[in-house]
Amino acid sequence: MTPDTLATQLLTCTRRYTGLTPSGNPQLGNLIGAIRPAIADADSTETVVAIVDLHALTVEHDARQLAERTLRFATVILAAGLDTRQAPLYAQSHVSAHTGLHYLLEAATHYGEAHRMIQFKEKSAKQETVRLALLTYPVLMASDILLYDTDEVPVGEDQRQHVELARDIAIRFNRTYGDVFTVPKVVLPEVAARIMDLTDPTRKMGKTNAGGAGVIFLLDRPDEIRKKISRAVTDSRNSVAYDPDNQPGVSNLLSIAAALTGTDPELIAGDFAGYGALKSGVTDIVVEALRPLQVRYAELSADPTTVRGILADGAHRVAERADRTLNRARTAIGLLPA
Ligand code: AQP
Repeated sequence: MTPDTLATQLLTCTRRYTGLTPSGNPQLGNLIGAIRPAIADADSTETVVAIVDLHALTVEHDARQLAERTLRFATVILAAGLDTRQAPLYAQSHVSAHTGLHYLLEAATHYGEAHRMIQFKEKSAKQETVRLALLTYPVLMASDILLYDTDEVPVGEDQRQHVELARDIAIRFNRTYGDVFTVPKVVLPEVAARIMDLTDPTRKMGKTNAGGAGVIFLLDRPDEIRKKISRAVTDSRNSVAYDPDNQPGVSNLLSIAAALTGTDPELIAGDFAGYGALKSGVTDIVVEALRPLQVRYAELSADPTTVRGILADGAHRVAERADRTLNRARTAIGLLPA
């Protein structure tokens, strides 16, 4: 490719932003909803990937573990195959423009909008004391997205509402202060946009789900995965069909298998004679899908200095664009230039 065609491609490229919160250990939903789409499209889009460590401060957290978790998430994303020559990977707290823009966007967000967020309602109900950051972090997420002139945000279904808020804030800010932000749109995976907890298929699989028995963590050993899937809740019909309303547990297993093999959950339902065969087949698919990631993770985690170097390089590469956007917003909102 000549420098000219490369430049043209970069100018016309769709910009994508992906963020992952190091609030626990990475789980299968993170891989299917966010990590895989980022990797799959990194060569045809201008993709930026962040470990959004400030988001991990929104609920009670263990300060002794946060840095290590941030590094672990970065290592998992690299192990999953992100090519950081194409897509910079960095820690959100290393790029100060994120918090700089956050405050300006708070001034363009209504209290009721933040208060309406489903995740705020769900997570605040589980806390003894609710941190103000839990209410305002979707605005920080809007800042993450808007700093990079993002066109598309690949996420799982659970994050759709937050991306829509980012979109609303961008539109309102542009209308009030002038054209500063690109208005982003949400991109959901075609299959398995919402992987459910194996022990309770009415709630989503999440890294901090109590007990973790229904969560497949990306670094789980094969025997742990087998045990979790063998105990997955199904139903008494013993008919393998994709029917999320009436057979949520079975449909969830089919979605996982379909997402990992690039097929359709309705089509593969016929491959399994009964629930035993379904569970054993899905186990094999998950174990095989995670094997290369786990092998690569073992290699990379032996060299944390290199991973930290990749994060530092990523922060350096994205900071200039982030500062440019922040300065545009500062000027538009009427602040005296420094
Ligand atoms: N169950 C899921 N199905 C599909 N996508 C999912 N994602 C998370 N769970 C599922 C997607 O993973 C990306 C990163 O999410 P996050 O780290 O910002 O936090 P989250 O959405 O709150 O994910 P968790 O794992 O459930 O964390 P906790 O337990 O801390 O709340 C997002 O794109 C998300 O959609």
